[in-house]
Amino acid sequence: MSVVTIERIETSLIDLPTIRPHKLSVATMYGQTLMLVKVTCSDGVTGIGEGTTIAGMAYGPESPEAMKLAIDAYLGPAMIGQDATRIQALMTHLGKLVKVNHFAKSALETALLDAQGKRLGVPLSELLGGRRRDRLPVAWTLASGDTARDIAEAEKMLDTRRHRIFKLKIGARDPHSDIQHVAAIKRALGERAAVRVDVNMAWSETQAAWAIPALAEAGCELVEQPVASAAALARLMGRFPVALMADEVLQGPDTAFEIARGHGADVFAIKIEQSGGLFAAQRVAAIADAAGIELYGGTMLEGAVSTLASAHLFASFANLQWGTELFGPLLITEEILTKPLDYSDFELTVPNGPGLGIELDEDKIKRFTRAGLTKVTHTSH
Ligand code: MUC
Ligand code: MG
Repeated sequence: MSVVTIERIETSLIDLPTIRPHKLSVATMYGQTLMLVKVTCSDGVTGIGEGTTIAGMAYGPESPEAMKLAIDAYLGPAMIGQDATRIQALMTHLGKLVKVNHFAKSALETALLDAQGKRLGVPLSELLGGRRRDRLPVAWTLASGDTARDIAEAEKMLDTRRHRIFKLKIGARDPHSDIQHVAAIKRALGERAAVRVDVNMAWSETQAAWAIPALAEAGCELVEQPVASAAALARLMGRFPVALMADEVLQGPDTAFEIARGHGADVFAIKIEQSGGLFAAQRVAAIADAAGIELYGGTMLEGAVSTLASAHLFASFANLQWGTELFGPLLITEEILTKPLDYSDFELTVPNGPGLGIELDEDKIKRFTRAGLTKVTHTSH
């Protein structure tokens, strides 16, 4: 059998509005930019991948523009002519040529896995060892910045049976107001819904030490990344009747190992992009399992492509005690797939088709593509 090689890599930026302003402690988002990459192989098979972050460079070290540039200038040219089916070997090779750039690498690995799944006629989850579940619980983030509006939004989600786990974004206001906000929402929803918070690193250790018991008292069950440093998070562990989750400090297997070694979190929010790709995220999950740390399937508020890549991976995890927050496509006004994803009965269905199991609506993608920036890297014939 002749080797299947990578022939063409196309990158573009897609700018999409959000359904409402999304307020985090680090920024307010009014839209989301997807960096889409399409890989075409010598057997005619194509794969798609996505790199997405939150609010430009306010959240993470890579912007959509930087991901695109890393692929256009460095990663893409190094992939042309390489074996498209030896994905782990190719990612190791790229890791030696380009340091970090986790989000760009995750997008490329997703595209290669999508293509390989299509080539073999199997869903992406089967390339990751096989799925253990076909549906994933999905949390919704309440982040309008207004308590009454958040309660109305949560009630709508409960009525339509879309979500019954709510993550509240706090940390932008003073902690006293935040605690009142969380308590009011939990009071309104009662036992009908679970309430969790994400502080996105906004608090000092002393603020966290008095605010977390008040959150627990208000009925909050999980506090995500209350402080910036991994050491401070570890010092807060075991002191409160509520689980502490690591997000921003978790930047792939090396950091996962260090946090696990220092008993630094009850739960890991695993994100494929922050981990450096699906295989790296799989290793983060293995470290968590070995250390007795529980798992949550996180999001970078990605569009359908990276959300589905995450879904295929999370479906294969041995443990997923806290469910997922794979709601990114629902925060965007536009449907970019020919067939929308199935969010129903509080869960997302993992598609069964080959690869990611989705098809982009090319007209829609074209309409929202940032002009003049699409770049093609290809084999010179
Ligand atoms: C984060 O910090 O976890 C996930 C949900 C959301 O609203 O923001 C993201 C990022
Ligand atoms: Mg978070």
